[in-house]
Amino acid sequence: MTDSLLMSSGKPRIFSGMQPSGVLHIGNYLGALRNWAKIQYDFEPIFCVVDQHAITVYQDPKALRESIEQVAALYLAAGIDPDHSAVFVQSQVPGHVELGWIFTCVTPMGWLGRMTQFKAKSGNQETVGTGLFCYPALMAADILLYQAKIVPVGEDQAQHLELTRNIAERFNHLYGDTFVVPETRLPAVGARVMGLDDPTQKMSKSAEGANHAISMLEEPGRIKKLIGRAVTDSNPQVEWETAGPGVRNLLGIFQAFSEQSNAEMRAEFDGMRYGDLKKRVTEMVVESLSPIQAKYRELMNNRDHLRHILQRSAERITPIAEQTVQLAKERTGLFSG
Ligand code: AQP
Repeated sequence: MTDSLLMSSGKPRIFSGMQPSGVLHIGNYLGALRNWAKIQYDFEPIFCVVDQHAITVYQDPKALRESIEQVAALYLAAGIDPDHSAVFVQSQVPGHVELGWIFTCVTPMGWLGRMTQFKAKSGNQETVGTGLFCYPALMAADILLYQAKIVPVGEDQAQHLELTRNIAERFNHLYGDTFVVPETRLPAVGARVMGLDDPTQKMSKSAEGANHAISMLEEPGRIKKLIGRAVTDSNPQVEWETAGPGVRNLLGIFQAFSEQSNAEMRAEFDGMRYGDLKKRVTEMVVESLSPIQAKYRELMNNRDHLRHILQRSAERITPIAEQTVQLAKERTGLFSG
């Protein structure tokens, strides 16, 4: 890697993003977003709304446009500081698709075919676009474009991150040392929040069940209903050691929000009836989301300011992206002027 690509602050660079494929849910928050906000000042952070990933499955254009700004506003409302962290939209920076194409060419189809997310998502589609298959190559480009050292994500993205590492290593092997090989950073708790209606499936923005996810914008009354209907089991009360997946998920959500230790959790919940457990989880979720929702509303009521933040960040990071694309073009022998 050339020195000029190293970050100016001397801190390691981190990159992460979310798809505007629906309203963010508490899994997105606990698995990734909250962690981003916590660690941002220890790094040189870049957070992206990855809209080009979202269109790997059909999105209603009007809804997508709205969702992009919603996701950006939720980043900021959850504590991402735009004066420190870059917050922008993937399609604002052409380097993502330019490098994405180069990586599509160096990525064997067999690697992409093994991705469990592709298998899961393609199973639900009538027609599967090629982009859904190539998605991980574009994701590798998102990260490697900025030579990020660390990528904070939830557990479901660990396989894609491993592939990113493989793509970086393959490119470096074929064309010479060019890309930093990034590390995955999972949160200590909340790395995998499960669906309330089916605790064997991870909570997902695009899942269809009405009782599946708690969106970050959900109203208190609806949160109460959703948690009230969450799948548990036939036991009458919490048994920490032997709790089934539904109860473990509710305990996990509470623990992730409250950041209590296992000992504190056991002391509070062992022997508690499920009705009371659900009440405590509801209170915790409502209390934690309410300041974020208030900040979100403020941001969405001032779209010009929000767009200005996105534009300013995109301008700040575009030179880094251009420099990497130029280097990748030179290394691969493409015409680079
Ligand atoms: N259930 C989850 N628990 C913990 N973390 C999660 N993440 C997603 N679901 C959970 C993390 O949130 C970030 C969002 O990544 P994404 O938007 O690119 O897509 P995703 O991982 O596919 O998330 P969704 O919510 O399931 O969206 P759809 O339905 O559109 O595919 C990542 O860091 C992810 O690990």
